[in-house]
Amino acid sequence: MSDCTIERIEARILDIPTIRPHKLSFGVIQRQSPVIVQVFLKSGATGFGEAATIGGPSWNEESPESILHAVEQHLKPALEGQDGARFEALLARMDLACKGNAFAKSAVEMAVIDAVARQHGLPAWQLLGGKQHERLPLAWTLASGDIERDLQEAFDLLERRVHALFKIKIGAREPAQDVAHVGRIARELQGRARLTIDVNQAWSGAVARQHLPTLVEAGVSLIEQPVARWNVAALKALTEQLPGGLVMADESVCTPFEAMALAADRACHVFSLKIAKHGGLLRTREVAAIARAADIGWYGGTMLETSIGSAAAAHVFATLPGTQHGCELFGPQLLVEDVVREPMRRADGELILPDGPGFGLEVDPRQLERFDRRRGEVRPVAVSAGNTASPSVNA
Ligand code: MUC
Ligand code: MG
Repeated sequence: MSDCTIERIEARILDIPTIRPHKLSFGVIQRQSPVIVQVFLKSGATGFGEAATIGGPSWNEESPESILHAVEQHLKPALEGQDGARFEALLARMDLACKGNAFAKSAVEMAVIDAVARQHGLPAWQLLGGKQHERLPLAWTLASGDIERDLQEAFDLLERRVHALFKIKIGAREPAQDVAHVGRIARELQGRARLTIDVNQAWSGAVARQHLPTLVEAGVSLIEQPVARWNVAALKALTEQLPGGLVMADESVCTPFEAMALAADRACHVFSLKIAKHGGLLRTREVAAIARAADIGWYGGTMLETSIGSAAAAHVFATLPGTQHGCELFGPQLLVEDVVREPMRRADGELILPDGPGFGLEVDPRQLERFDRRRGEVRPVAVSAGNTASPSVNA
């Protein structure tokens, strides 16, 4: 038996409020409910993984409850007693035990990789092909729903040199209102920041064709998932037609097979990569390889994870070649408190890769207990040493 034999897998849901409402095309987020998985190896080493959804099952099919169920009922029995160091074999076992459920599988795989890397005293990037980046441009998302507050956040973060890349969430209101909203932010930030938008599937092809050129003219450089996940024909048409703007697939690109189809169809310029939707760190590397082979760029997306999932994402993004457009691993700063002792560092508009064993951060078990759903009602959380009611903390 190898030292890396998986002895036990545990999972729990946390409920952590956000520092402000986060408004997307399909709803308003006021708390995140990440599923935290802990893997214990026979050697005594342990590792953490995470899968976060946005708005329960509103972003896609999985929810915190379905993830917990899949982990406890199907993935845990498939992996306990197996050699944790055989990552691909573990993925195959999970696929045999359970179809789909990419988020659940990603949380388990993440915890296994963290544990095995810690067992060997190595940073996870060393098990994933080696790092090519120490830092990545780091976006903040303006989504308070109040333009004055969005601008105040942006000015503050620019002033403090924490972010110079902003993503604006649109799609909840009339398209003309969204165009005015983005136009005002673009004018106010002109020359000081790069702007992207995320429509989260809200527009039809016709609405997107009508309004996106105005947004590109206003200064938006990256356009994320303007049309429904299934509407690849419209995505492709926009990719061909939009001068000067790059079209990015998010909800449309989950499995490597979807990535292959989009690449073959030349249906977008950029993939938003997310560990959870691709089904883990290894599958994310597969999607990135398809992007590279098809001359498609990549962007490091988030599902608003705590520092556990965000650091894991940073490790895999750090290994990726190809054209990158930065990342948005700002989840920890949107939450009132974190679950690690020290978050990842940010400086000069960039995220700095944490370089200790595993994903390089130390989880605080008291915080896991404190936010554990099993403790009962979600209580209002006092602002303390972690984040404050401003996104500028932990800078
Ligand atoms: C998405 O669709 O990109 C991630 C960050 C954010 O603000 O929303 C999400 C989901
Ligand atoms: Mg998106």
